[in-house]
Amino acid sequence: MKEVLIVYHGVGMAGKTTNLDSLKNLFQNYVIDRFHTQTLENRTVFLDTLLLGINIKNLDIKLKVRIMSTPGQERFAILRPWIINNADGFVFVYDPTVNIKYNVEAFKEIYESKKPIIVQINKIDISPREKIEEAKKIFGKFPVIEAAAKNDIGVKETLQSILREVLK
Ligand SMILES: Nc1nc2c(ncn2[C@@H]2O[C@H](COP(=O)(O)OP(=O)(O)OP(=O)(O)O)[C@@H](O)[C@H]2O)c(=O)[nH]1
Ligand SMILES: [Mg+2]
Repeated sequence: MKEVLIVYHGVGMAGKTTNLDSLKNLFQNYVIDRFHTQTLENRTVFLDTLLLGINIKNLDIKLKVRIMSTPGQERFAILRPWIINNADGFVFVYDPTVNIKYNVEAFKEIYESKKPIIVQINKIDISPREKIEEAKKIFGKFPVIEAAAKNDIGVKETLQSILREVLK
């Protein structure tokens, strides 16, 4: 069975794990495995992964979708290269509540991989509109999706978009 690896990357606390938790609920009938190691404050330490088994109708394709997030904290940055190097595609989780420069720094870690990237502007429920527009301008050359992962908004669309790009 074909397996693809989708990596959710972004600054610490951008909402990467929240996306995976939301996907686990939204696709609950397709979950093969969910594993997350975290600190007492729910920060991702080593591994944050969700494995889905999906049937793509019309194409008669059975697909395993392995989803991982990269640990956002700098002290775990050493763990990121393996995950990034093996990705088939990325969701860059943009956090409009922190300075653009931190988001851009994180983005640079995946930009050179030449794999498809979808930019998800998360936390739209608490972000001022101008911060969202600012991000859209900067990442205008990528597909951008607005989301509030905490409320399951834009989460499914994000995964569908990156899968569409990866399977092209
Ligand atoms: N208001 C709001 N809060 C959110 C949203 N998504 C995530 N959060 C909150 O942001 C915090 C961090 O979310 P996580 O999903 O743990 O972030 P992360 O990117 O996995 O963080 P690291 O594992 O440390 O890299 C949590 O308190 C979430 O509830 C959102 O769409 N809106
Ligand atoms: Mg996390």
